[in-house]
Amino acid sequence: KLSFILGETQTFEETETEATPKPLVSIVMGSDSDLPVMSKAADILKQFNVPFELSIVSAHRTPYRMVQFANEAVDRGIKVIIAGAGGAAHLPGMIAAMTALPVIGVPVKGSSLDGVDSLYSIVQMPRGIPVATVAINNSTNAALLAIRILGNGDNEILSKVETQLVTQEQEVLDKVEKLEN
Ligand code: RP5
Repeated sequence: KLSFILGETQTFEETETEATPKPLVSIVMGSDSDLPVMSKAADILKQFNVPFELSIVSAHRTPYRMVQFANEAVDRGIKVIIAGAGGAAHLPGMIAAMTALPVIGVPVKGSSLDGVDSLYSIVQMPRGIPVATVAINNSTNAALLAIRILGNGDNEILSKVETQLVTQEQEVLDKVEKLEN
């Protein structure tokens, strides 16, 4: 059975109880070394109160786990997958090849090549297998995009996104005010 971590301490098994909502977004990454980048996506989902799971699924080191994950995601109720990987970053594309769910790819910057290797690996998908690719290390935008996708069928989520835009704009305007006065 696949095991996932929800937030800090809960396991995937626990998410199946009535008390805890089932995850709608799945955050997966190729290695625990991706966690400092990918945990920012988790922070955003927590902020928006969107149930999610988070785990390591490696296209190269755990290929059978990746296949199982992609094949079971729809039946487990997942609506959007965020997949982060660095280097020869095949994880998002391989998952997108095996599921009809939207996949958002996060190119993770590794120790060499400045993350351009990851970006090219994820963004250059062949026609027919889409991966929505965000900027290098920008898992924040991956989470915000996942939330917008969910917001398509959920007015409560949509209004939270609208609030986020207004708040963000106000923060910049406050800085302008401070700078100019
Ligand atoms: C990729 O290889 C992972 O996504 C990670 O970004 C990179 C390096 O992995 P580690 O060697 O740090 O485990 O599969």
